[in-house]
Amino acid sequence: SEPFEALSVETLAARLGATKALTSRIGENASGWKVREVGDGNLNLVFIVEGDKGAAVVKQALPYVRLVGESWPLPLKRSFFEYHALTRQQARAPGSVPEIYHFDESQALIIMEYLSPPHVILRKALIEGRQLPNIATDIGLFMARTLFRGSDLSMPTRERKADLALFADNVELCDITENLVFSDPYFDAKMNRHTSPQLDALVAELRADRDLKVEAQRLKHLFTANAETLLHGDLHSGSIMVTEAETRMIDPEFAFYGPMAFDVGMLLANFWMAFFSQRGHEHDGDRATTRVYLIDVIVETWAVFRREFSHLWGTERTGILYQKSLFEDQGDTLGAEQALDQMLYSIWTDMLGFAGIEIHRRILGLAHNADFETIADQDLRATCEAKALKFGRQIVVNRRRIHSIEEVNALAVLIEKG
Ligand code: SR1
Ligand code: MG
Repeated sequence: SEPFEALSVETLAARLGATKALTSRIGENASGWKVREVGDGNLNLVFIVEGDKGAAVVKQALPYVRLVGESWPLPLKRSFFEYHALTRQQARAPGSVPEIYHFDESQALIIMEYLSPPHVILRKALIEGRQLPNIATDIGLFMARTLFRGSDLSMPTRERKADLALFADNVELCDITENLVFSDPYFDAKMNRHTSPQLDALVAELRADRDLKVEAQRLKHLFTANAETLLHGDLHSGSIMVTEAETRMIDPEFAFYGPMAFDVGMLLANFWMAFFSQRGHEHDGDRATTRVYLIDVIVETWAVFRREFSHLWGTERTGILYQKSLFEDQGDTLGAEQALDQMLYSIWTDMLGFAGIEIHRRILGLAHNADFETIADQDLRATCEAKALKFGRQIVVNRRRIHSIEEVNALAVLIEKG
């Protein structure tokens, strides 16, 4: 295979002009292709290539972290994990990810469906105060289906163990999460940044909070050791593309076998951050209805997730766990129900923990999100961030004492009102 070489707007047509999977979709006249680099994430190159018959996306990993530069090397194999995660997600939740046309391992590139306008990144839509009608259902279903069907509840054990081994090598991307998400926010780590000086006192308070740090480490342990299912691994609102009618999950390069609650917690954290940041975007109109919308989305996403997970539990529990011969076949319908309740309860408590940690790292760590970053008035931004940080602390530390999504949202509304 060819040695790796990063693509550029100038070289892409010449290098991929003979790739059948691409020419068959966008046209063979490569010299007429229009190529744009549109990557706005932290890690990779993303090109949109338009030909006379259509368009496609070419995503290529770089051997370093794009956000930081060559001083932070990162293996190209993340592209391999992204490709394999996408194929599994497509099988487990059909229609929820872009269609994959081609994967080139040595060039770390994936050619896939171009989600053309009006598709936008969900985070951008939420910052603009848009109310997408289908996201709760689509994302709730995606999470339940991928998390259930990637676990021992459903997969043949030999297949799951082989898959666990395959994804176990995604060490470097797990390492990013282990450090950036679970540890860095809670001490004076080199790459941290926060809105200063407005948040300095609160940041010091959080870093001195023993209960919080013990929980953060407990959650980190769950993340590292509880290889329950194949996770997306980075399911935030920047990893989702939407239109009014459609929702697609993208970018699963952080995929690995971890705790079910991680994807759910990261996702809901990003909805809560969207909620806390709305006041910072009121220059273009009142956001009270957007806040209500976001609260409804959070309630509905969790409800859809629970409902679909429970449905799959009843209809597709074909793995080695809680076999029907132990319960239903003996006329015991309550046994399986009790086990399901227990499982949903542990996903719930861990989800709250992961959500709180995700909120903290997006405000205190290296990788911030645009919800807060685009608030130009630094005092206003810090006020929104401080409320989110306090909320995050509450749901991490009190996660075993909070019993409903309504209770969590009531807390969010109370803190947001200030
Ligand atoms: C150095 S990578 C920073 C963040 O970007 C990715 O999207 C992940 O969220 C990661 O934590
Ligand atoms: Mg990403």
